[in-house]
Amino acid sequence: MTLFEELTWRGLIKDISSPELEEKLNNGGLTFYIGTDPTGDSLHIGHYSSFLISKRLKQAGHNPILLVGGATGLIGDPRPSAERAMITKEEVAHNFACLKKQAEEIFGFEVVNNFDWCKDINFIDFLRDYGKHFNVNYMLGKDIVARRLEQGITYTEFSYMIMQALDFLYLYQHRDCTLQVAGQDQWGNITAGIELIRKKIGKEAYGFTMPLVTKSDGTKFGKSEGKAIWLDKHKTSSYELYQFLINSEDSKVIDYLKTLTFLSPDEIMKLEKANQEAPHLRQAHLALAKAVITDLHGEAEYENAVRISESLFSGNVSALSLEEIKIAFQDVPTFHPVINVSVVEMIVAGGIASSKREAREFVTAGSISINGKKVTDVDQIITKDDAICEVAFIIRRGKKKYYVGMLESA
Ligand code: 485
Repeated sequence: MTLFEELTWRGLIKDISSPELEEKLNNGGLTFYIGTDPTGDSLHIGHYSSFLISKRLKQAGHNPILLVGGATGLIGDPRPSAERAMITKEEVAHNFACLKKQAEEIFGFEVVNNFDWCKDINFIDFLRDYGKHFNVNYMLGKDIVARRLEQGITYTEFSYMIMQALDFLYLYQHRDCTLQVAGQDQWGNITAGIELIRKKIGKEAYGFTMPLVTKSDGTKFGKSEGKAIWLDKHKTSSYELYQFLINSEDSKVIDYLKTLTFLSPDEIMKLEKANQEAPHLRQAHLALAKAVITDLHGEAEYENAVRISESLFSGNVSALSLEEIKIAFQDVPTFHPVINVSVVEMIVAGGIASSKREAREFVTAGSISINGKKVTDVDQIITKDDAICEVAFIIRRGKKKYYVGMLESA
């Protein structure tokens, strides 16, 4: 497969600025860029799927530049839904620092900041040097702007595409960057840059976009119970990422292997077959989780995530460390347990049973376990010796309902 064939096979080509680009991509040697705005202090899995193109093209002999928009982040790329709230300059600067560090760590490529070349452009020069090349009718015809016209768009957001276009021009002139890549929503901004380069310096630049990664109902991939999946492991632990990935929809898991991993087409086709022949083994899901977590956070994090998941699945939680307990049970109700009392009194005090009578029923029915051990004696006294690391009591009621009791000292 040529590079272009492989990108197509992976489902990574949506729009392409000209048919010549196919051969240029296959030949290698292009300098290209992909950008993001510092609207938050971490990238998320959606950014990951797009930014991975930098590694794929690098492997095929192209030169990547990553851009974090310290200037464009102050303006805001118009969303189809509504005007963005302005974020403070301090916040943008903080987010920029976080994203630069993160992008360098994860992708290992140079990160540039458009604030460096935008900060000294004054308003008169902006209008004379750049604004003059943009016909308002052309700008109004761009998809995102057109979708915003009914409810309105400020002059600030309307101007955004000129900023992104001038970045491309700047990188073309100063870094010999002839290609911009992004998700499909960026098509208008990319083509604005290509036009600006053509008009101002008479040169041909290129761009392509990648389809949005979606779930089977067409909505955006990347949220779990309303929470974003972040690339910062302190915001989304490897365990959560593992759970998110192994719970991918069966009908989508092969697509995700293509877009989110570097497994070869052969390996992916094998997994596709395995997924069809023995879906219950979930080999494709497990391979997806392994590849993504290992690429992103390293092997040790992947192994941790597996260990936590297996301990929870088997109920054998007593081997977890305190750190792992905090990660695994972060969404589980936590209370400060009363100890040196009977199990019945403890679970009533912890709100796990509503009365002593109910608590006795739970215990005698065998539905309570503490730190992986079933408790059947209603009079059993619970002490510090029963705790994990002397502080944690993981109480399970029935099959699935978990509570975490943490002594104050934890
Ligand atoms: O010169 C540039 C300046 C800013 C940008 C790109 C080039 C950022 C771009 N306007 C943008 O808003 N990107 C989104 C972001 O930052 O979250 C997303 C895109 C997505 C994909 C991803 O960035 O919506 O399609 O390109 C990397």
